[in-house]
Amino acid sequence: MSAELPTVATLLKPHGLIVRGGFHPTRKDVVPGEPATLVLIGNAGPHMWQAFEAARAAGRYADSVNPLDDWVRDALSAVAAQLGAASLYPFGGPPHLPFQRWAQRAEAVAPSPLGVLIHPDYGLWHAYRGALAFAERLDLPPRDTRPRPCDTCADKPCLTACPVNAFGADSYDVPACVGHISNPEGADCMALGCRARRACPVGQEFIYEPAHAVFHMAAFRRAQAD
Ligand code: B12
Repeated sequence: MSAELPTVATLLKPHGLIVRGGFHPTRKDVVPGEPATLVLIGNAGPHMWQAFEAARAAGRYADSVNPLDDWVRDALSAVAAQLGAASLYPFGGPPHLPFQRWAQRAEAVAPSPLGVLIHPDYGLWHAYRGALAFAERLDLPPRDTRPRPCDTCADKPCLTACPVNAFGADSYDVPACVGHISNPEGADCMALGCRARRACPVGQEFIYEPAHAVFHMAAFRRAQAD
């Protein structure tokens, strides 16, 4: 079965996942399998978290080391099979697939001063969970060309909100960040999500709910402690 983006979106909906744009890759994009079309899949808003929580409440993924990754792989590989596409994932590396580079080809996102990509609506509160690779060339809407919100953000509160100044001009001091969130002073980053990320005025209504934020922050801290 071939597909149009609305069909992909409909199949993703029960999983709370959304289409994050698509593009026609060239060799330079280094997409495995050299597909004619790559459609990025991700989350923004509460729906993915709710679907994942429902699966866990039903007793699934209780023994998973990376339950969200396992849930995503199950959901997306089923959608890919329905569409005759291959599925690719941002996790499982190294080597890591260049999802952030692909995302910039697919939709109006650009690096924020924090490193994570900023979206004109979702701000810093969105992520990429996978991609569908199609051998055939799908019709795609024109890429959204809205500008990077940071270019007109005079104050850049994201750069002054981190209590340990983990974010520099072109760097992210991971040990400083992990040190902070491993101590009581970092309790609010752990409970509500990174304070620098929350300081961004764009997409405040998309800030992850506390349980979702805790899940990612705990996974991040755990991974860095390994
Ligand atoms: C390794 C990795 C990390 C490492 C190092 C990040 C780094 N300095 O590059 C660590 C563990 C530190 C990290 C942390 C986080 N990460 Co991370 N990470 C990745 C991963 C798995 C691979 C990145 C990579 O090396 N790609 C390979 C190169 C070749 O790809 P690329 O697209 O060309 O590279 C781009 C990035 O390196 C980026 N970049 C450069 N500097 C920084 C700094 C930061 C902080 C980030 C996030 C990216 C980044 O610029 C490049 C060009 O666009 C990606 C998933 C993926 N496959 O892309 C997620 C990813 C980049 N991470 C993501 C996120 C959200 C985070 C966290 C905010 C999540 C969290 N709370 O746990 C934290 C940041 C901590 C905080 N303060 O909250 C998201 C970003 C989504 C977005 N909106 O852009 C991604 C895409 C995963 C996803 N599922 O969507 N991450």
